[in-house]
This record gives sequence, C-alpha cells and structure tokens, in this order.
Amino acid sequence: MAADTLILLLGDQLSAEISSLAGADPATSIILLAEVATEADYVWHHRKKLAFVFSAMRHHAAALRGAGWTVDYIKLDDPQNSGNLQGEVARALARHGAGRVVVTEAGEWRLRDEMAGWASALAVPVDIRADDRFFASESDFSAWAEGRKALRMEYFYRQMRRSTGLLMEGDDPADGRWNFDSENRKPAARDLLMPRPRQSAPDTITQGVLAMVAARFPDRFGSLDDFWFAVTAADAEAQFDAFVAEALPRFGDYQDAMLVGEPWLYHSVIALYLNIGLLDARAVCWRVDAAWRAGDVPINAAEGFIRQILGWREYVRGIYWREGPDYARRNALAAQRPLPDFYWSADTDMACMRACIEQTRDTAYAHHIQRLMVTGNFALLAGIDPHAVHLWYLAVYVDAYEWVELPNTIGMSQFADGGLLASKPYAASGAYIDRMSDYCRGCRYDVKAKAGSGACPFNRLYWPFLIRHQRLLSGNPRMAPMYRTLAKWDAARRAALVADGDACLTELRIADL
Ligand code: FAD
Ligand code: DLZ
Ligand code: SF4
Repeated sequence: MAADTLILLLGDQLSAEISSLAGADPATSIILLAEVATEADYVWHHRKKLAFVFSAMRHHAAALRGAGWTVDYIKLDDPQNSGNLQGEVARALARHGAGRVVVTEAGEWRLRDEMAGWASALAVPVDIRADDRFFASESDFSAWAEGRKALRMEYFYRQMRRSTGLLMEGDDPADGRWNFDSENRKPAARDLLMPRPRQSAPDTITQGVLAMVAARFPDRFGSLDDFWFAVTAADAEAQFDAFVAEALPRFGDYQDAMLVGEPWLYHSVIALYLNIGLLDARAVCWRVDAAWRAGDVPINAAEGFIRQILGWREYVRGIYWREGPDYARRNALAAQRPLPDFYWSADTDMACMRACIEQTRDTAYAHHIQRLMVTGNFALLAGIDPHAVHLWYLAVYVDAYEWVELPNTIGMSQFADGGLLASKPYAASGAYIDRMSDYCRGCRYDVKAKAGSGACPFNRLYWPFLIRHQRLLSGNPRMAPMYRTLAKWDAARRAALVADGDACLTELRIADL
C-alpha cells in the first residue's frame, strides 16, 4: 500500500495512546516496528529482556493490525534488515513511498541525538513528538527545579500529589501525612504466606522469539528458562490486577525485605510493563488510589506504592533529561576499579551478592533494595567505576532503560553526582543486610566480625569508605553520627581499618586503582 506517513514505533513505545499515533489516519499511514541489531547490542541486554521486548513488539503489531492499522514489521533475522533504525526507516520510506515520518521522542540521549539528524539524512520531514505518557513533562520538571538549591524527591512528590489529586483529601494528604515510610520496612519472615505473581505461559509467538534469541545470542548473560512475563497489555493488566488483590496490601510492610529464593516478595513486578507501554502509569496510580478509597488497601501500602511511581519514577526521569548526556560520566567519588567478574558469574562467597546476582541471571529481576543495598552498596564501598556499574544495571534487568536506570545508578546508588539526587550515600555495613534479609545465615563470612579475612566484606569496606571520602561527606548532616564515631578513633585505629579494607579488596581479587 502507498502511504503519506510512516509512523515509527520503538520497542518501548507499545502504548495504544502513544503520541505518534495521535490524529493519524489508518487509511494513509503505515506503522513500522523494526527489530534491529543496534538496539539489541548497545548494551549487553539480558536474554530475557531481549525476548520480552521482541515478543511484546510482535504482539503489539498483531494488535494494531487487528485494530485496522497497516503494520510493516521487520524481524531481526530478516535477511534485508539493515541493522539500525535509520536504515529501516529509509527502507520503509522507499517501500511505501511515504513523504514524512512521525515518531515519539526516544527515551535516551543516544537515540534522541540520532533522530535529530534523520530529517536531513532521509530528506523528508520528521515530526518528533513529546512522549506524554508521564505525569510531568520535561518542562514541568524544569519549572519545579528552577531556582531550588536542592532537588529533593520528597518535595517534588508533594507537588505531584497536589497537582494530580492522587491520595488527597481536599488540600490535605490522605490520612493527614505525605509519607508513611516509618510504618514500612519490616524484615520478612520465612513463614510469611508469600503471594506469587500471576504468570503468563509463552504462546507460539513468544516460543518463536525465545528460540530466535537462544540461537542468535548464545553468549549473552541470563537464562531464558521459565519465561512468564506478560507480552500483551491485557496480560500485563491481569498480572497487575492480581498484585493489587494479593500483594499490594502488604507492599509497604515488606518493601525492603530480602529472602533467599523469594525474588518477588510483595513487589509488583510491573516496571517492565510500565517502561514499554503495556501498562499506563496514570491508570496504575488511580487504580491504587481507588483501592485505598474503597478500603481494600491500607494507606501505608497505597502511599508507599504510589510514591514509587508518582514520585521516584517521575523524578528520576526529570533528573535524566535535566542533567544531560554528561550525567553518565559523573564520578564525584573518583571511583576507578573495574567491575568484578562475579557481577556476571555470581562466583563469590558473599551469600547476599551471590543470591542477588544468581536471581538476576535467572529472572532478569531484582527488587529495589537488592539493587540498592546489596549489589549497588558493594560497588560503592569497593570503589567501582560508576560508569561500569551503570552499564551492568542497564544490561541485566528486564525493566532497564537509560532514562530511569541512570539516575538510580549514578545518583542514588553510587553517589557519583555528588549528592544532587540523594541526600546521602546509600552505604551500609553488613548489619543492614542482616537485619533486612536471611542472607547472612548461609554465608561463609561472619556478619558480626568487623575485620580480618573471616569478617563480612561489607563491614571491612564500610569505615575505609567513610575515611576515604571524609572531605566530601563529613559536612553532610545525615553522615554526622558516623563521622562523630570516627572522630573518637585515633590515627592508628583508622590506619588499621584502611589496611584491612585494602586486604579485603585483595582477597576478593578486586583490582587495585
Ligand atoms: P515495585 O517495588 O513494585 O515498585 C512499583 C513501581 O515503582 C516500579 O514498577 C517502578 O515503576 C517504580 N519505582 C520504584 N522505585 C523506583 C525508582 N527508584 N526509580 C524509578 N521508578 C521506581 N527501575 C526501572 O524501572 N528501570 C531500571 O532500569 C532501574 N534501574 C535501577 C538501578 C538501580 C541501581 C536502582 C537502585 C534502582 C533501579 N530501578 C530501576 C528502580 C527500582 O529498583 C525498580 O523500578 C523496581 O525494582 C522494579 O520492580 P517492581 O516493578 O517490582 O517495583
Ligand atoms: C530495548 C530494545 C531492544 C532490545 N530492541 C529494540 C529493537 O529492536 N527495536 C526497537 O525499536 N527498540 C528496541 N528496544 C527499545 C529501544 O532500545 C528504546 O526505544 C531505546 O532504548 C530508547 O528508550
Ligand atoms: Fe553479605 Fe556480609 Fe551477610 Fe555475607 S555476612 S551475606 S557478605 S552481608
């Protein structure tokens, strides 16, 4: 069919209401979805992520066809596939005789920059539209941030509560408080009745994609076994419904808990769907607001959950676009060590790290505290290059896209932006992990011991980290108690701690600076 307009949908733009489709006429438009090597290869994506994205793209193409659109779908193994998005847009323009391209802006600097050159490279007008799937636009965030000394999430979140009306009672926050975190964060007990996420069995399309990914990416990180992610909007909705009914009421209570062999706990496992458009963030938040108003969900759970999406998710996106592409190279703590191999192999005696990395390899998922307080905390304490840490997080999780992953890694987890995003580094000794998990019980290291080769590496690295960064961190009021403790110790004790931290890194075979 000849067409006026070619509409490109990227693999994370699978929303029915995407801006590139607004006002389009199915009679004169062709929709292009293209599986391309550049997107599969820009980072070492987990194999489950590749299968998830390609299967969701193929299902979305079928749904669009069912809704009356003409869809041109290019598979990764198509012999004519040029391997990149510009090449596929050029081939489709020639195939269909279209005179213009419409696309929703991409979710990362790399592709936005590339798309900015398409109009001249392809010699057709390219209409690049804002991605309006968020509560706050980039300019809304900039307007909020303008003139503020500190860009704290909590204040942004309160403004978002007011402007949306979510969990508001008139001008006041629901139940009289903005934040119910003090009632959350209970450690999980083994005998808790654990909900299980609703699972979707792979259909023939997904089975075909799994076989293609297995054949084409034999050396990539990550297992393809037990693939149960939803790949359609309807199945993602059904999984979210099951979460609201079964797990959400206790989401707040056990948000920070970790248990061996329990990857999902009371988490929603919906970031993967939100981030590619199978679920809509606004619909999700209003659904939870309604569940609270109906009395089905306590306020600590509803508020804790909505804060993650309305607050954190929107806020990190604002930071990503505001800070620019150089944010990826921030390194305020001058951390230079290469990422240890065990981040890929899970071959380590640290039971917490082994559990989180094995789970990541098997499921392409870890919840926030596993990412922040185990794998992230270790990299922070060990002085690993934050850019290498960023590439790891971008690769290994099924929900990873740079706009959301980068601020979480560079800002929140590695403090590499010097405190723009986080009010203090998320550095903790083994005591935190012991309190929130059952990992330490099965570990060869002693979580109570502070130094020496049998002691928990998190303990051995914690004080040297604070000593190393005293100049930058000691003035931070939230770090004051730790630096007061340190001030009581004489130079010899501090030197012994630093020497033991160095010995720990050597024993873990972490390369020196
Ligand atoms: P739940 O715990 O059920 O939370 C509900 C939803 O809230 C999530 O689905 C997510 O959309 C949102 N959310 C929660 N915390 C955050 C946060 N800090 N930032 C943004 N959104 C949040 N999230 C991603 O979506 N993609 C990433 O690539 C990503 N990388 C991360 C890297 C690091 C180092 C850290 C510390 C966090 C990262 N996060 C990322 C945030 C968070 O860990 C995940 O959103 C969450 O674990 C996804 O699991 P879930 O859907 O079960 O979330
Ligand atoms: C993540 C991903 C992958 C693995 N493959 C494709 C692809 O083949 N074609 C495509 O259009 N999009 C893909 N994506 C999603 C893009 O990488 C994503 O749009 C950018 O990272 C911007 O967020
Ligand atoms: Fe992790 Fe230390 Fe506990 Fe071992 S003892 S599981 S290394 S926190």
